[in-house]
Amino acid sequence: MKPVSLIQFLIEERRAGRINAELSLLIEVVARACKRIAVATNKGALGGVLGEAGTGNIQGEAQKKLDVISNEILLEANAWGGHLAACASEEMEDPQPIPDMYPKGNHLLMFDPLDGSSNIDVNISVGTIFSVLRCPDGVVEPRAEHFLQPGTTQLAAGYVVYGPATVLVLTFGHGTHEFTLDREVGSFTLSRRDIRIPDETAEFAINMSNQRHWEAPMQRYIGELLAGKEGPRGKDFNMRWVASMVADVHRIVTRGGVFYYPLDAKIKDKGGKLRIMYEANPMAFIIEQAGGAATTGRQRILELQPTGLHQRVPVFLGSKKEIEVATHYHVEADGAQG
Ligand code: FDP
Repeated sequence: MKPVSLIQFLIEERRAGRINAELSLLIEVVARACKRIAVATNKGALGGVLGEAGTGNIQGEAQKKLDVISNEILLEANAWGGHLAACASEEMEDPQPIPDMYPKGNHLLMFDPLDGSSNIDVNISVGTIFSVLRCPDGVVEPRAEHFLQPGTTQLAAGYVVYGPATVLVLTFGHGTHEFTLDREVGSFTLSRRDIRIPDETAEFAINMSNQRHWEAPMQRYIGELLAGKEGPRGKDFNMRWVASMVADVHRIVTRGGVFYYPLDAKIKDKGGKLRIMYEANPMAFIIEQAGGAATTGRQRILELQPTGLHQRVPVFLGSKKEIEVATHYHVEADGAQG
């Protein structure tokens, strides 16, 4: 079969009436920016891009040089095309307006420019996550409140993994599709159309070092997975934890599995670890479009009404039947309590 480039795929989506020209351009621009991030990431120590930037982001986390570089690449690429009303990033407290000298579009773009930062310096996969919303009608200077739309309203979501291969996974709400970067040609090429995540799995991802801080239903659920064949689940489970959300999610998108970043006593006050607008929502959209499920342990992620640009939530996502079991344990425990 003849390879299908990302551009060709976008043109076909436009012809099918699933996206408009502005959204198509937006995705092209983001993909181009991610190619530049891939180049910077691949250079490693030789590019002088490793290590701390010596600054902190809005979440109080130390920024790596590549966090800052990736953020700048995405901002710069998206400033002048006329497809955006504003963008927001993990690395900036407030949304970034489009400079006055450029035309404005009708879309809002949110991104985590370099997810999994703690893995950059040790040469383990990192990635970019993004989500696209429509700018509310009549809003000319979008502020944070205009981004606070539930995940169900996303027009597009995607991530790029900078791993042994650079891979883009994308959804417009009509299935989840994967493109692999052909480095010699310099273009993303469709590698999997309409990805399906198996409903059942025997592989889970969680940071086990937080176990003693988890809530009771999570302790119960993971305890049962660990008990294996002899336990109530009657089968052995395997565990993986890359600690880059993009890489852990990409494994699930490739062979199934489940990913958990639950609430625990250490992060309870913050509401969770992962950010709803540019981590949980786009990943939940991608996973649901591939036939999986995504909840907070209590509620469908995509239905949450966000209250802050950098709001955090617990994240349970992946193979549907397994997510249902974990979610059921939480809902049941809440019910028993009162
Ligand atoms: P990081 O802080 O390194 O950017 O976005 C948060 C995140 O990574 C996810 O990519 C990853 O899944 C998780 O945090 C890792 O958390 P732990 O440090 O608890 O392992």
